[in-house]
Amino acid sequence: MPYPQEIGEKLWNRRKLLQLGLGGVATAGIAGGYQWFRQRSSGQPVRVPLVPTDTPAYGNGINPLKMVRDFDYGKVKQENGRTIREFQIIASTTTLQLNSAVSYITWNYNGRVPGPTLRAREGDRVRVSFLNQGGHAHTMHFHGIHPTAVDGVRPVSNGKAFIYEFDAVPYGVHLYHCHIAPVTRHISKGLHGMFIVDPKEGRSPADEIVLVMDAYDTNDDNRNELYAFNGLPNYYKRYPIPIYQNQLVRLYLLNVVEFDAALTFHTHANFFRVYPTGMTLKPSYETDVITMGTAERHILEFAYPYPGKYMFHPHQDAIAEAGCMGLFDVIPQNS
Ligand SMILES: [Cu+2]
Repeated sequence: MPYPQEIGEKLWNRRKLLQLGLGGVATAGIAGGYQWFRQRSSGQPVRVPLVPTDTPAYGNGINPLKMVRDFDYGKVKQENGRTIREFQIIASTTTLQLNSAVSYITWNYNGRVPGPTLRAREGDRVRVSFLNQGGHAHTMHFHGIHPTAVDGVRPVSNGKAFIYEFDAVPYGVHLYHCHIAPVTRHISKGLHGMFIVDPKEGRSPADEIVLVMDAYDTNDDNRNELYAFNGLPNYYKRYPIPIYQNQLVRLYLLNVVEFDAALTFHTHANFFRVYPTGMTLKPSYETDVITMGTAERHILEFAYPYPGKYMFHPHQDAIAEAGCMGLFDVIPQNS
């Protein structure tokens, strides 16, 4: 196998052309619909209803309510009997309107903060075509098990590209982020995203959602001024995440907040089962508040027995009040 090399944009574009038709099998739609699962015992398809969500994007066309159920499965193909998932990622620089007063220059993957939630099955081959148009050197460093050549610490210059290719192991909920120094700056400016590796046997049917806790140091004082779930402060406070009453929700939760040693996460009026780093098929324990260091991530499962609106937020209330605050809107199943 040739040693991976930085490649020019032209070659990247040629590969991209070859890969058009991209899209994968994203199952959740913004206009409602269903998420599909295969029953682990019987192999039967099972559908999980999704509440229609049609709310405005703000910021720079960013819509966290869409992001919450948006999974990028890549372009799937078979090579020598193996499943390959090809992903296209472009690093860029865009301005995000964080609230009515603050607009902020983000460094990001595919124009969004967090970057796309990349998803593969355990043992698949992952091939990420990364093009850097961000104006600075950037990389993609994945958490997982892979050789040094694709560890994402070698800078990819502006205007250049790189192919990261590795096996999707181990299963769990992981992350990727830029690894150019100062890494703190590159991550907190927006170069981070979630990487989910599903176990071979799959998981039980559930309404699957993604929350990434991120934060912004808007005045470069190495402290965070604004915090968010999925990139925009207070978005889910204004536009609660709709979920159905008694529906099992599987939350993929990641903390990528820099400058603070750890964040907590708390759900109101409910408890959740914890699958640490998503690396177990059975929950380890149940609680209603969990502490997560930077880059720590877990799967949390819960269902709400009563309809209504319920807060979720770090129990460090200053952080919640600085934007890391959201609501679930629990809707009766028969409505
Ligand atoms: Cu970077």
